[in-house]
Amino acid sequence: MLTVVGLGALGTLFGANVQSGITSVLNSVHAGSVASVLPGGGQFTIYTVTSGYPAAPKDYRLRVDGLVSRPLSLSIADLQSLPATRLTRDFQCVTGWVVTKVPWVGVRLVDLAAHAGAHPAATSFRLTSFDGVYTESLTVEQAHQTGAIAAYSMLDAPVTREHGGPVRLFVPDMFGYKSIKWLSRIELVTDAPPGYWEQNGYPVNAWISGHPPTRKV
Ligand SMILES: Nc1nc2c(c(=O)[nH]1)N[C@H]1C(S)=C(S)[C@@H](COP(=O)(O)O)O[C@H]1N2
Ligand SMILES: [Mo]
Repeated sequence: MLTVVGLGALGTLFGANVQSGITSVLNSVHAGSVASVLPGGGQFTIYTVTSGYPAAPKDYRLRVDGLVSRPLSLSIADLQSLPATRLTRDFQCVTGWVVTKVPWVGVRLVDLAAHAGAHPAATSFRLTSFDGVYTESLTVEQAHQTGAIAAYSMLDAPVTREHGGPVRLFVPDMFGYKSIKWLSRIELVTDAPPGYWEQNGYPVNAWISGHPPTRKV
């Protein structure tokens, strides 16, 4: 019994060391994508994996499609006419920076799915950015657990271009890389393909605490 416990602890320790080694290598790559730091004491670091901040087309639409009975093509006004969810939560990048108590307003992914008539077989959201490169995904279960929103307001103002406006994702309780900027498409699918940073080694399950929250959201 003691031997088994001992080996278990050793395995955990070894695993943790390997994990932190991987994470520190990844973090130097991730930090390399820093485009600028907000002036004036803002604590967000602005990230982009492309050469700049893409501008939304004049006829911007947020598409909600895939395994749905009513595909949606929403203007900002359309999105704002849907029931809004307000959240005030910390925002935490996996590289270590945190911004506390950020106010957000948007529409829950699960509400958009319901509005579009999501098929019961759809178990994941595939998320696309109009920057043409960044992608993310979330399971429908994780969308319920986190209360993730397609946000059009951040810091009590419309989401700025740098922060991924007009619409970005915000995923409470998960690292910032889940919160895809310049969101253009939400697709209901049967699989959750790994996102941009996940293809580069970060965990698909990006829980900050290592596990889903126990509180109800
Ligand atoms: N399209 C896109 N979304 C993105 C990123 C990115 O580079 N491109 N970076 C992610 C990471 S790693 C973090 S921590 C947050 C940072 O949000 P901010 O740029 O508004 O500070 O955006 C996430 N969403
Ligand atoms: Mo990040």
